[in-house]
Amino acid sequence: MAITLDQATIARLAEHLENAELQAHDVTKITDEYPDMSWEDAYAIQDEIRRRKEARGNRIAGLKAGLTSRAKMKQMGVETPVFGFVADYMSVPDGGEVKFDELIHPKVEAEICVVTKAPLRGPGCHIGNVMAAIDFVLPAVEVIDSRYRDFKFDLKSVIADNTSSARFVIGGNMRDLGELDLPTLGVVLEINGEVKSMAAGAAVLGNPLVAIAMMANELGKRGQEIPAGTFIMTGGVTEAIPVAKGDNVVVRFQDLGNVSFRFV
Ligand code: OOG
Ligand code: MG
Repeated sequence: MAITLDQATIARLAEHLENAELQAHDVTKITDEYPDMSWEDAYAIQDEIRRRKEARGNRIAGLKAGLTSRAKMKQMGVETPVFGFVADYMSVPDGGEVKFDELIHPKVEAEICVVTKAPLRGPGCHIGNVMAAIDFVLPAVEVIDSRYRDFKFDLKSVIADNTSSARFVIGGNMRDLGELDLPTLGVVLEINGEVKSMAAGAAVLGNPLVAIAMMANELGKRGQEIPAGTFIMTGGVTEAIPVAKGDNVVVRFQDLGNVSFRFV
């Protein structure tokens, strides 16, 4: 497959989806209108959203893998991971506030993250290459907010919508990879003091670093690489939990500390 949509259509769909994000209103799935669009079309629309943000002066703060855990694939009814980015204005400090009214129907998910110290380039990137390229590991909570009505989508629609990126909160402590056992690293997500979900790192493809190798290989297909110094989110370890205005979120990561914030 290749890009099948013309540049004007890609630009129009990117504007449509980015406006929905920035104005916090939902839209119908773009595959309803373009049922035959390809994976390459979907990533081209996401790349155009990225270009729009950068042209406006926003910086890209990191890359993310999504739909990487069985729980998330089951929740959304899909089988394949997807890749997207987060921008600087999406970053919320640990202990801070997320403005609920700037979002449509947000959900939260706990993610094991890394910062790289060397570039990663596919094809053929494997977990060993990823291990060698990691500077340190750190925890984050992602706030996802699909722009699609009722949070229902297919893979191509969600890729075009930058994999539902909305906000992210980095907290806890940075640790060396060698001090951690990522597959058995436990995560407990609480909302208003109540435990809502629990998982271990192995929920993400057996080891969250596998998601990074897949990301490098996917970017490699489009002639791109993961640069040194990139913050990477490896995908929610549990299903995503819907939240309401006023909710307090605390996620406890074994060996990595806590991340907390609230919706106001
Ligand atoms: C797509 C984004 C998924 C994750 O960590 O799985 C994602 C979605 O579920 O809306 O960020
Ligand atoms: Mg995520």
